[in-house]
Amino acid sequence: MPEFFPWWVVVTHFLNLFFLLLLARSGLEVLSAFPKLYWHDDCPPGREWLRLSKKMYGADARKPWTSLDEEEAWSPVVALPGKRNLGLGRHWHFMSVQFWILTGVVYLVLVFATGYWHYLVPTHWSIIPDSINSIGTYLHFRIPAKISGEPFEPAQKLAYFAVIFVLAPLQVLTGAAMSPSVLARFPWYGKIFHGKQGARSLHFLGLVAFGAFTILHVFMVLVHNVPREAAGIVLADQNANGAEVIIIGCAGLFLILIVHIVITWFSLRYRRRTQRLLGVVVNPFERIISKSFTSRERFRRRNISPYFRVNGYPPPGPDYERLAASGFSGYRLSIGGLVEHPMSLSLGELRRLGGQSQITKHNCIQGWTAVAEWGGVPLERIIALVGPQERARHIVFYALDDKGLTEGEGRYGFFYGTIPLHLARNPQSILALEMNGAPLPVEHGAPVRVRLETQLGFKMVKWVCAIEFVEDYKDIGMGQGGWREDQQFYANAAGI
Ligand SMILES: Nc1nc2c(c(=O)[nH]1)N[C@H]1C(S)=C(S)[C@@H](COP(=O)(O)O)O[C@H]1N2
Ligand SMILES: [Mo]
Repeated sequence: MPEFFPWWVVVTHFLNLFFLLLLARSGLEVLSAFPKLYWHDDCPPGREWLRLSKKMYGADARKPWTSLDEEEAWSPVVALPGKRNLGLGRHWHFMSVQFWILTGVVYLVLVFATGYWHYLVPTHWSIIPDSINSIGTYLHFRIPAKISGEPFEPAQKLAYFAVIFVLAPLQVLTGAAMSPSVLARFPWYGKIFHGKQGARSLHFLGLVAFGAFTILHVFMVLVHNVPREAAGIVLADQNANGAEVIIIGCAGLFLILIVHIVITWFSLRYRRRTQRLLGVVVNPFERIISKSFTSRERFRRRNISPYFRVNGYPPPGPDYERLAASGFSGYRLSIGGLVEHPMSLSLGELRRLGGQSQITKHNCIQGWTAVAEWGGVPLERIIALVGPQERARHIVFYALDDKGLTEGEGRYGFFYGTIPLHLARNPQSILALEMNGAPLPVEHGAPVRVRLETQLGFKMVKWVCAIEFVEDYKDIGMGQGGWREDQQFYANAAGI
């Protein structure tokens, strides 16, 4: 039998605590961007089962609102980094999760290689009545006996088993079930968790379960036998000197606290640098997913959501109003840049290019979803028509909405977005002219918007007026590859 507290348990236990806290705080930042939980992917306003916000918006609100208005600013004490920084929160989350999973894999390999699993994995159903007995003993303010020859009593063993072999894998699986690329490529996978909103709700309940476990776990260690158990998990030696255990244990916790304070401060103070630094670890991972998964969504008409949120206010001002009033008869889409045949197309010419329609689920980066039917011209066809030059790598979509006028808050400039050429070649990448069988409504991007079904919503530029093929997007806007990337520090790759 292996020893009770080998050094590798001490190390992985500490790393687990470290990364779990990062995951919890950055996860709360992500939640703050859409602090509502649903069980259904239609996300009807007002029908959430949990709302962590006082703001209320109805489907029939008289005053127009967009989903960004639903965001909450949470304190940096609970969220990483707090203060409405969804892009950076996601970066922290996806950076931490890679190291958390790595820690978990190393731990599991050692657990099975050393035989330690005997202490954690129940091999007989008697663990259940035995655990109930243990809990009864606790309720009589006594400490239940350990399983003979093992370090834990039955309820403890069962709890550790559930956390390591059920809760942790479930968090990873529900996390993956929120990626638009995964959902678009494997629609059946999302269904296991009752869709993206089911996965979101379960992922949140998983966080609550981790929190409850942590509190109980610390309490139990205190109740059991502080010096011995603490000595084991801090110094891998149950007979270690008590003062030493307290000093080193507190130093470990203090280190975690300091790291959290420093990275929170840094993230809020140097947002662009944080976006870039974390991007080094996160972006390659996102790019691989965006590159290898193509959409295979095919929802039914009856799946179409009765209510589809709007994100981004329509272009203000008389020019767009006049255009809309004329049924966009004066509209022209100019396509240029690094192409053999630059051109400018009217709405009628675009329609004549031929259509494709698809019923798909929209995934806003904030967390809401909705299903709609989109009809329009495959981007592939546009590419074939204009003939990109050898050097062209990205496509830029310029929009008509000046965000300085529609949202303000210190942000400025016309909305735009870029995508790598390969994304435009995906089968469900289209320039949509229709939504649910009718011309695009103004608020959803009339007369032309982008649809890319493996990506988050912010990549799908609405009110498109021009398309440019470029080698690099560094010289456009602030150089991050899109208006939200520039101004809200979102990642340019949006497959997760
Ligand atoms: N021009 C423009 N396009 C935009 C936006 C915007 O603000 N302006 N918001 C994006 C975001 S974040 C999302 S989620 C989707 C929302 O599309 P919808 O309003 O049709 O639901 O549009 C995207 N395209
Ligand atoms: Mo979004």
